[in-house]
Amino acid sequence: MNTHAASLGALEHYWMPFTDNRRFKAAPNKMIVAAKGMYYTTADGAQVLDGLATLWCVNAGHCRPKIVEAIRRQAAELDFAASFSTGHPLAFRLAERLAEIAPEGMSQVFFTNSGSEAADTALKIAVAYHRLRGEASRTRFIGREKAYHGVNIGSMSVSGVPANRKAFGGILLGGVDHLRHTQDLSRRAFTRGCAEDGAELADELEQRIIPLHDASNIAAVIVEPVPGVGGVLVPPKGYLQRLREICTRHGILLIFDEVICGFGRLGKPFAAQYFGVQPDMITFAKGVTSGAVPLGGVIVKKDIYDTFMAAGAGVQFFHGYTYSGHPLACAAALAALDIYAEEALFDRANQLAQAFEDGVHSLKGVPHVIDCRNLQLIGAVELAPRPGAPGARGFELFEKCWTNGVFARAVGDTVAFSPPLICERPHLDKIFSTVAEQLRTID
Ligand code: PXG
Ligand code: PLP
Repeated sequence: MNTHAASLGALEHYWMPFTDNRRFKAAPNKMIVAAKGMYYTTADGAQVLDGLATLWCVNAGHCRPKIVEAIRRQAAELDFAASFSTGHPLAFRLAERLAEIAPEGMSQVFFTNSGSEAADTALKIAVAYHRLRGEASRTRFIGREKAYHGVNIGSMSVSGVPANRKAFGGILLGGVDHLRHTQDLSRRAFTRGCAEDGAELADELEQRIIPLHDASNIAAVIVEPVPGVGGVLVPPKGYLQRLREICTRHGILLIFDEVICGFGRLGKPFAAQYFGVQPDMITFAKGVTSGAVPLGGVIVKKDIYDTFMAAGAGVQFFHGYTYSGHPLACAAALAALDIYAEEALFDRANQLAQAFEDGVHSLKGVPHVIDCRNLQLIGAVELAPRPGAPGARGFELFEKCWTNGVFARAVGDTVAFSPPLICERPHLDKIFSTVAEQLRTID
């Protein structure tokens, strides 16, 4: 045991999120003590290749000196100043920088600390916006099956991952309905990129949901352009365009949750630009600081913001978090944006897309694999569930890859890949060859 491992001490008191606490604490072989670039160092001194940018966050790679230095400098200069009727320059500068890379006309930025808070904020903006325009009956939200928007009561309610909702039935928001998800393995297994068919799945919004609730009661539709946690579900060609058209026809706001897709995952700053579809709001988090300090937010169309400002003097939006626009988070984000620009990292997914796609699809034919899917630098392999034990095979693959030096995350029996944008071909080769080898050892 080295010094790191010896100093771990008692593990009892930390209640770990989204984790089998008993299992982790009984065999804590995934204790990470350092990271650099594409790799973690574990407490046992092993190097593990980060195939998921941690939790789809660390797009510039780990411990980039420029980000480290920016945080260090900021902590010494201005540790904290709030944004409730006082301000500090970094939050304004960061909002301006984000407006520069956001889709045309999306120029206003509200900061939160996480993606969950970003989703709740966007939902509240939608309701308050309609109310200001004299449409106070628009309070319903439409999410989608298999969506993940976070864990707070609002974000959880519009999400559609059954396990995350099951224990909380009675406190889910009323007034929420869900679109069908777009996955259909019987028709679209092993599709490379977006499927040619399936855009018509969006028509459900106009054919079933709007007639049921009436558009005059619906505030917003929220979707991830490419759902991540739900299993990397690549949308069919034209699906998002069609959702946009229907929302526009019925005065419903369209929110893109870009917590995973934003900041270069699809080869553009935002998925909205990759798909050529303009939402009314974008929620973001994770990659904005390359994971170095918690930060999230909502990018809003100018005319939505203007509607609030036209309401007159006094607080225009009774909402905000103590740490909205925290100086350390803003400093980290500005440094991350500098790195993304200097190294043209938002273009990396375009350059690596073919190699990544070939890597993901090289797993076709390997034992247990029932689907491979990919878009730009996000992909997944889905395994047939072990009879009577859904998720067991996925978790075993995650464990075995870890032991063999690769971090790829299991969400049920789907194992996802979303490496830092700085990755190179040999990293991709290592990820996919390790997954293939380990799959052959699993029953
Ligand atoms: N929206 C999306 C699309 C996300 O992926 C959130 C919102 C919530 O963000 P916060 O910062 O509140 O966690 C997420 C978060 C996983 C995993 O299993 C992914 C997330 C969170 C936890 C686990 O890969 N994504
Ligand atoms: N609880 C109490 C007692 C508070 O005073 C506050 C913030 O002032 C909160 C919760 C909310 O915390 P945050 O703004 O960090 O979300």
